[in-house]
Amino acid sequence: VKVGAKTTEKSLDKKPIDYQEVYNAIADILEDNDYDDGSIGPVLVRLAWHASGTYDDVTKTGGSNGATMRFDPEALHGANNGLAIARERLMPIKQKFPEISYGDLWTLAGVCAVQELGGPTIPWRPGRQDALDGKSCTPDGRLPDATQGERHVRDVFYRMGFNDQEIVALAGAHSLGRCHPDRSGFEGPWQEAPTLFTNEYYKALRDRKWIKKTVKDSGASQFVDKNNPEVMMLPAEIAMKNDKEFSKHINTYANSEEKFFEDFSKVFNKLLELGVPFQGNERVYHFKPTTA
Ligand code: ZEM
Repeated sequence: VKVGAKTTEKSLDKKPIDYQEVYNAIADILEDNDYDDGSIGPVLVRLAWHASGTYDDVTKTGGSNGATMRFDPEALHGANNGLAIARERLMPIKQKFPEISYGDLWTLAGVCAVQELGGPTIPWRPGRQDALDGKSCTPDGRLPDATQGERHVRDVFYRMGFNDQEIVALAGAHSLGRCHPDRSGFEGPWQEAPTLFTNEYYKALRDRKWIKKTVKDSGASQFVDKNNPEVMMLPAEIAMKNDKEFSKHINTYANSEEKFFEDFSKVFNKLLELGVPFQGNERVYHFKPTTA
């Protein structure tokens, strides 16, 4: 009887998801020599960020729970231009692990990309549940507008519940990836190694001479390095550099990659967990990099 009962239990119970296996499967698809700088990692980090950064700490709406970016109108928000690519690239992983929610998949992919591209270990836990339709889509305008200044950056990130130090630590994700004229109107990476997670972003922002330039195709105004006009900064970032409080933290992270990694790990974890209804008994994963 005991043996029979056990068999029944086994065949009825869903196999629990091994999230390290999911991590490994995502790590496997990051490299693509035909895409941008050879990795889809950066756009996966942007997907995790845009899924999470819609959070409003006052109304407790938005965030990665629900994965509402799958639905219109959120999928069509200008800030999310280009992220359909990231969502599509993750579909084979979703098919391989159908039990994972989209919110968990997207945030785990962001963690995986940061770690695999040389960044710190980011604690991560499951618990996001998928919305069934677009009813809980957030209104447009919750993500930062790169054409604006430090006041706007504070408004947006304070609304999520971050302070100045945390805002600067999060912005270091621009160590990865690049701007695409057909997505945002801006063009170029923030420094010369856009597939390596380092503190070079802060050194570049602090130490280089940034001159204003108009992007030919879009007419957007951005800043480029006087000595290497291939690399860029957004107007919002130059405004942050010129802000006394923000520049203090930029200086800290330019001086210490170790401090940046430590703080980024905490704040990226916090971002990805905004508004998620955890039960409290979820296992916290510290994923093992596949490159180690
Ligand atoms: Zn970004 N970001 N971001 N960001 N971002 C872009 C690209 C990437 C801002 C912003 O306007 C833009 C954070 C904060 C802020 C990434 C991660 C994170 C692009 C270019 C713009 C315009 C999009 C394009 O054209 O493809 C502004 C104003 C921010 C706050 C002040 C935070 C926080 C992030 C994560 C923690 C990443 C990884 C990219 C690169 C994407 C890619 O496809 O290469």
